[in-house]
Amino acid sequence: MKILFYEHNADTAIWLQDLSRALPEADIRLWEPGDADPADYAVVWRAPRELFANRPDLKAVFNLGAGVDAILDIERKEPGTLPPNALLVRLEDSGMAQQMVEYANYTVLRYLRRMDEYDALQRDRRWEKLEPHARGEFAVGVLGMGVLGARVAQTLTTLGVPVRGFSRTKREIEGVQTFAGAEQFDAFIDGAKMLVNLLPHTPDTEGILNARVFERLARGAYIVNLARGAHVVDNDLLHAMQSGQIAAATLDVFHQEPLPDNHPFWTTPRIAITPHVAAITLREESIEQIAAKIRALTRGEPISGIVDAKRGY
Ligand code: NDP
Ligand code: OXD
Repeated sequence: MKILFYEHNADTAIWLQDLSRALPEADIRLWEPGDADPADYAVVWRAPRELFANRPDLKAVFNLGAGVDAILDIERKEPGTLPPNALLVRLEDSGMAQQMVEYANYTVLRYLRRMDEYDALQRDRRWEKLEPHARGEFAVGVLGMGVLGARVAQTLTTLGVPVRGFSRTKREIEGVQTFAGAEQFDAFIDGAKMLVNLLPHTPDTEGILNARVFERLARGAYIVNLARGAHVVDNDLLHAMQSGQIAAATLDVFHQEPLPDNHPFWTTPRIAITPHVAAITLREESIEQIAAKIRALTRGEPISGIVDAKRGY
């Protein structure tokens, strides 16, 4: 069995060593431009189109992340580039849900308890007590009730705030008021005090965090984007913050990454930035999951986590 590996930012030697340990029967190689030799599987993150083109031999492509937008974007721009019969498989949790839970809980508590405002007051040596937010009115809407969003929504209920969840198809999660489909979107956002975005980036979800949505939230609402930069219309967010309709935002993902030096987000008061680290891909957990799926495929057994390219996630 031959496996290609490509992850531009990773410590490749360690990944190759651990993959080989998990799949000793496999011949695993780092893909480099010009490599068109046959392979059965590819394990990749943000690989260039050349890796996929003219590879009818590939049986499955394993994405080293939950979001497959970068791979599907290649196919969207140049239909027929992805191997026609290869399964596209995303990571399912593999340690990312716990990280998302931590990040989301931290931001909810930070804004619910107005800690970001106390940080600013301390910088000015000001001893000032702020009116607490009413917990019952601090409705948090989680966009996306998938592997990550559902876990996040579930744990947020323990904070005692009203939690809403939005997905394409109806989900039942104890303690979470769930909404499904475009027709219920306005009911989901109306009056929410905070939005946590965990949607995949697809043509349907691009720009979903825009002026119209910000306007329908409670005055002084909070935005937390943990999914993809393309979900946010940057100028709409900046305008909504200038007007006070949005009080603050925490952003982990951006249209262009790294976020360019001259982007206004860097210097907008009350925008907090992290460099796409809300949930990082954990090597051991990911390799364990991928190796188990490769073995299942070789035995002819079904696997979970297969992407529906038409749906986009
Ligand atoms: P899943 O595919 O498991 O879940 C996606 C959810 O979004 C599902 O509930 C789905 O609905 C819903 N959804 C999709 N399209 C729509 C739509 N048009 N309208 C309403 N709901 C929709 O994904 P994960 O939870 O595993 O990951 C979510 C995203 O998080 C990834 O795609 C990635 O972009 C991002 N991510 C970011 C990371 C970071 O470090 N910042 C790390 C990991 C992931 P339904 O349930 O009906 O299918
Ligand atoms: C992912 C990511 O999609 O890390 O897994 O962004």
